[in-house]
Amino acid sequence: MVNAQQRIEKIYEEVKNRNPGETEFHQAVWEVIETLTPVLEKRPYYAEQKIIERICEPERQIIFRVPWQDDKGEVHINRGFRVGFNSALGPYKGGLRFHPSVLLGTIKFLAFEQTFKNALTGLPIGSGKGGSDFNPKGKSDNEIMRFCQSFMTELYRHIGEMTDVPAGDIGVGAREIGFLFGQYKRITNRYESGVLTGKNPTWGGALVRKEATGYGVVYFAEEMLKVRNKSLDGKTCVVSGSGNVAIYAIEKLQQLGAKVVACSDSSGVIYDERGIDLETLKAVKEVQRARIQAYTDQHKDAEYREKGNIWDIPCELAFPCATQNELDEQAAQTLIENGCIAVAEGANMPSTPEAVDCFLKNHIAYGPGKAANAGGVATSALEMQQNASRDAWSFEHTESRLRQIMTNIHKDCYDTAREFDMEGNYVAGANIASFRHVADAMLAFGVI
Ligand code: NDP
Ligand code: 2IT
Repeated sequence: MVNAQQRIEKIYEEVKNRNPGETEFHQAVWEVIETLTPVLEKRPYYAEQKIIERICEPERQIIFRVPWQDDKGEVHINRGFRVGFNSALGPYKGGLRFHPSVLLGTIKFLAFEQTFKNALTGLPIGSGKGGSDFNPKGKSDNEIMRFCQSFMTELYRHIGEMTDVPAGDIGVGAREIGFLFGQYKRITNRYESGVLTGKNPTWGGALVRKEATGYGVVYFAEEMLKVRNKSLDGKTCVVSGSGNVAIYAIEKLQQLGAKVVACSDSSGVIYDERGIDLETLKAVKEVQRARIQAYTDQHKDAEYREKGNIWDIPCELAFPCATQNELDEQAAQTLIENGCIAVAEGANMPSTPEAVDCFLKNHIAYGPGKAANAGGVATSALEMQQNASRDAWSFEHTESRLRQIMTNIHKDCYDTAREFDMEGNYVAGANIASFRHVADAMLAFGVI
């Protein structure tokens, strides 16, 4: 008889053998299943029914060619992906990432994480992810449009409001969602609003969706601080990245009285001791679509550190909002030495496993991405709800729903960790709580 721990190690070996070279996927799987031993011990039926083995195997994986022409007429070939990971709780749901680093293993890690994140929202959404190795940087609007049209010309047959509902992620925002929806509508002869989320609110998008991930991660941090009788007011913060998630995390932090002194992009770091000026940041990133260095054109006293490490900047609260594995053990140690008390992840899997260990050992309030950044997909589910009822909610109503969802997720993770004698460990809490939601639905459906 193998015990629960041995069973989990064996499953992990099989995942590595079946998915060679997909290191980010291996990492994401291990980070979840290594925390599930006490669950299998408590309920051996999950093991008998091979629920973990089933959860680690995507339901479907689609790979396709995406040919397109640039403005000079030259032909380019990219690769498109869509992985439907788990549909126990609802249609596949998750974003599309356009970035040159995208491989099948990247999409699988993101779709796997999405399974647990989406379950935590308590809303009826399964998990998926997609994207392409297309690099949107430096492309004209027309090139982006032609790429999106070509991408959707294959993707359309695999998605639908009851089947699979994509949204944005790195490199995909409302502009891309518009081009994708336009092509879907043209090919299918259907105005099926609920097939994509992150749409512009002028034609079916939810208010607050753009802000939701960033706002949500701040709400999650606020809840973690409340447990420790602390608040955001007056805290010095560092937010990595300067994209959709980072910008709206900064906005909500400032609204709640915190001071954000640094943000970044893949080229460098902006340090503004007086606090990041959000209006300038939005103008640089959302309007000009320029590099973050341009911030210093307006703020001569702010410092631009080319290739700098943002985690060297002292802060009380850290918000990694750029990309996976951007925060390593050394950075975690530096943060702790500098007096950081909480880390809330806006990005997916931004902290390496060694960094996570470091946070847990030092009893930092650490909110893993699958819990802390679930506000984005949760608001996507609220967008689906509005589309299904052909309704449009106010900003205030939608934001209050988001606020409540983040409070519920925090409580679910906190209470579950306590149930398993790991109070304050949001990694274990998030993994176990979400695993049980998904596993119980899978059991109800039999062996499928
Ligand atoms: P954006 O494309 O809007 O912004 C991405 C930001 O991260 C940019 O500042 C970008 O810099 C930086 N970045 C991207 N890749 C790298 C890299 N390899 N190295 C260093 N910096 C990098 O994306 P989002 O803000 O939407 O996404 C950020 C993170 O949040 C991702 O991990 C995403 O999966 C996650 N997330 C997003 C959600 C959403 O609703 N959008 C929901 C939940 C999670 P540069 O411009 O130089 O590339
Ligand atoms: O990682 C994520 O949760 C997202 N990119 C958002 C997915 C969504 O469907 O809104």
